Amino acid sequence: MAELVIPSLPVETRCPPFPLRQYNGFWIPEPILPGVTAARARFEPRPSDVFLASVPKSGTTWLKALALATLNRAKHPPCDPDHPLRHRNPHDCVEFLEAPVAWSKDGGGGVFAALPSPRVIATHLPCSLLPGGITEEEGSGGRIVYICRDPKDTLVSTWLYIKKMVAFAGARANDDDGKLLVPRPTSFTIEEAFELFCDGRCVCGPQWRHVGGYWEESKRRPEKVLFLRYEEMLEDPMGNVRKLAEFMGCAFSAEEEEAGVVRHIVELCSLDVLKDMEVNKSGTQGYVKNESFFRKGVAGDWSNHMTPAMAARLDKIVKDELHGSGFRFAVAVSRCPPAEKNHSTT
Ligand code: PAP
Repeated sequence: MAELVIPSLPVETRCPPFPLRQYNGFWIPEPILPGVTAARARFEPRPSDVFLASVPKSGTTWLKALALATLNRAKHPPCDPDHPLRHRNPHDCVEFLEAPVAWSKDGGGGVFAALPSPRVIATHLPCSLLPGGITEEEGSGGRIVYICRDPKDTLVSTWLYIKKMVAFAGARANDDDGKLLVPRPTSFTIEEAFELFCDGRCVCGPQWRHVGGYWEESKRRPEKVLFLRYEEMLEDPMGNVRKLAEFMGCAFSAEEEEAGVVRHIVELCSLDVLKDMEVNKSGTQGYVKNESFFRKGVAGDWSNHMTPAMAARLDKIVKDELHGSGFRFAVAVSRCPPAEKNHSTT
């Protein structure tokens, strides 16, 4: 593989807190590019691997928790008071494939080589940037679970998260890693975030191209790629957890159904329960507090932050870009509650 010369790639510095570099048609945060190349060069997939893929702010944290709780339910029943999810944030339980830190720990297969099978590994990388062995027809590959979300809600969730992240990371701007931060903006308005998003300039964006890539892959290899929608999971979490379990090769038995295991997993992984855990109220993930991963968790919150004209413009871009693919985002069935007075941003 040709060596990647990062400074030669197009750069976008208006999307805090990291510079984005355009690589193979996607805007990738500069600090993770070494992890991307390491993963593509050295990652060795196993047939039993489960990859959880998403654009950031599409339901990744939830999917990590659900997949982990489902796959490990024999060892860690969801009602176990010592369940890993009661002591660790889902992001501490399931590592990102492209996290440079995961590759810096040894010279071989990163932290992943030491994980027992079946491994659960997350990624925000587009399908076209995954290590070849995962997507090749003949690859030893593993399975991919993809989750997508209405781009308008993804945008709003991203914007609010970035604001929290910038406020928190700003205090660390003089650390060793500080050089990787773009200048701390005095403000980052929804209008600015919207223009960048519409131009595809967001983490691993364009969002619709990311979604479209996995959609195509799920059509090409349905037995290897499960395609989920955040809004449908909100509507029917138990049905989707059953689907997830079946896809991962660990369908629930009649006895488990009888014992309410599916319901217990859904409850353990619910926004309210995870949000209330001490580790998620107090811990951090480097540049961000754990609490920032849990906000409203609803469909349609965009309407509290975007104008109808903005929504119509983004919907049209996405519709045009995905025209002919047969793909449609889910429509929110239940109305999102209005934000509190004063145009709440939380
Ligand atoms: P990440 O990509 O940075 O990990 P991700 O988990 O994909 O973020 O997205 C966070 C969104 O998922 C938040 O949405 P919101 O800002 O619109 O509220 C967050 O609230 C929501 N979320 C997190 N955990 C859950 C959960 N257990 N159930 C439902 N939604 C959740």
